[in-house]
Amino acid sequence: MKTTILQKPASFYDEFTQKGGAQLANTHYCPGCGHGILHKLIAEAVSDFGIQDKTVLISPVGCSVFAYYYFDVGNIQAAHGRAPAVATGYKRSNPESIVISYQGDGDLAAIGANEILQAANRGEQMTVFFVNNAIYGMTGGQMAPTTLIGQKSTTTPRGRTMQNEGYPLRMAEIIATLEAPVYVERVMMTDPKNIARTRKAVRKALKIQMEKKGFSFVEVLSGCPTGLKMTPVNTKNWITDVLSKYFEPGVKKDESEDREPIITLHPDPHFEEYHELLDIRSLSDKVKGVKLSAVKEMVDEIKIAGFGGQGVLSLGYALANIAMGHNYKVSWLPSYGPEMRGGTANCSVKISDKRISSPMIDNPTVLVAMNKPSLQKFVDDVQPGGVILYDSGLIDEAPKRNDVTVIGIPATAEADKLGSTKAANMVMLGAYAKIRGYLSNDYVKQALPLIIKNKSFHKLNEDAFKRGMELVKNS
Ligand SMILES: Cc1ncc(C[n+]2csc(CCOP(=O)(O)OP(=O)(O)O)c2C)c(N)n1
Repeated sequence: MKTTILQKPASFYDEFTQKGGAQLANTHYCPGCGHGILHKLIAEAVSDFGIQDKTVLISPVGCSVFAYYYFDVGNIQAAHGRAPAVATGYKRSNPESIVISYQGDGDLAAIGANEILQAANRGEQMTVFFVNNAIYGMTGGQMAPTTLIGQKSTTTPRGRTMQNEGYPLRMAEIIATLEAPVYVERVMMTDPKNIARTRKAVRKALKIQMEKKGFSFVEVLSGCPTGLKMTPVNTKNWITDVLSKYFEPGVKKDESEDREPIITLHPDPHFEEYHELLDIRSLSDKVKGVKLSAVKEMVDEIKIAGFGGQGVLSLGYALANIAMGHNYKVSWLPSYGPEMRGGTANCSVKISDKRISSPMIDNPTVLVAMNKPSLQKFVDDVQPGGVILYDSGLIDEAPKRNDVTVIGIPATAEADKLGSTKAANMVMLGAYAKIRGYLSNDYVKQALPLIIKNKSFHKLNEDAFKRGMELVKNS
């Protein structure tokens, strides 16, 4: 005997738990809303295709923002309109994943219109489900780019006019004109027959991605009784009789049979090649005859902060370049205040024997503070066991931390003695090199003039670097 088991697809959570712990008996969607049906069709397909553990759903801003309450897959919630950009990043760095960009019409066709066009035009390997309910649902029924001429909304109370708001955008047709997309179809979720068509389209779009054939886009005409201010039954009839006359359902483009799988060109970055392309080898090519010691296992996270004009950014830049010349992986992330000179500036430098995934630093291992506001700002962030180098000539109060090494370096005063305040940053570089001990002095001597090219600084910087090293010795 055949048994039919009616149950939620495994790609849905057993229980829908909201932020804060409250359980949803069903979904947060209004009666007659299409999101719930489409969620179910997607979840069933994901389960049936066995791709739950590699599917990542990017939810938008809009009523479907909470898709992550329901889908037991990888979930990322993107800023308004940016789901295709997030999907692009995720997919490119995880080519074996299945990435779904799920978006409403306000999200996709208004604030995110450029985003979706560019992703489609690049032929990103993703599946887009576009819920067109002809209105901004979540925010209370404002006009969307898909609102029909004559249709009333809270922002077009007398009805949308061509003269004021232009014509409704047919996104499926627009995207179908592009070269790259493989498959574009519009469906509607009004009755069992059309829901079955939607189911087929959902599956096809996901299959195309599983077969690595490229970009697919399914526009789904869907009800929003609350935003449209109609009963669920009237909404369904309105979609059939009115909405679908302007947005005609059907396949707008289908090249799925003709396309070959696209093999991602460089799934893993080829660093050697990037060095050449970006000309970041030049330093190591030009520094000659220096024997470098072996790269040691380490992660140094250095925050350098001070006034704009003190050279904090160039100090970080020089350090990152020199460490890169020593075959470490590095990142340099400058952060400018609103003003360049006189305002505050800081930069984050990471130096590691391993690849660096993010250039951000929350808890530095070394803080170089060139003025008092910078010290105050970052002093508590330094990791226990870390080091604080501060300009003891400019900062009258030593940092109060017992769990880190604190070294006062009168960098500015010493630079003045050598001939220019501007070399204070190089005094600090010398101090850093001394405390860490992994940089070759000979290398630094040759590298500095290549990084800071102005000839009048060459001798000064060399002297300042040396002075910084001595000051640590003597401190
Ligand atoms: C940058 C930004 N602008 C505006 C908003 C406010 N906002 C939230 S949802 C939404 C519209 C969503 O409409 P739609 O994409 O059609 O989705 P629906 O709610 O109808 O499913 C807007 C404008 C926001 N969250 N972020």
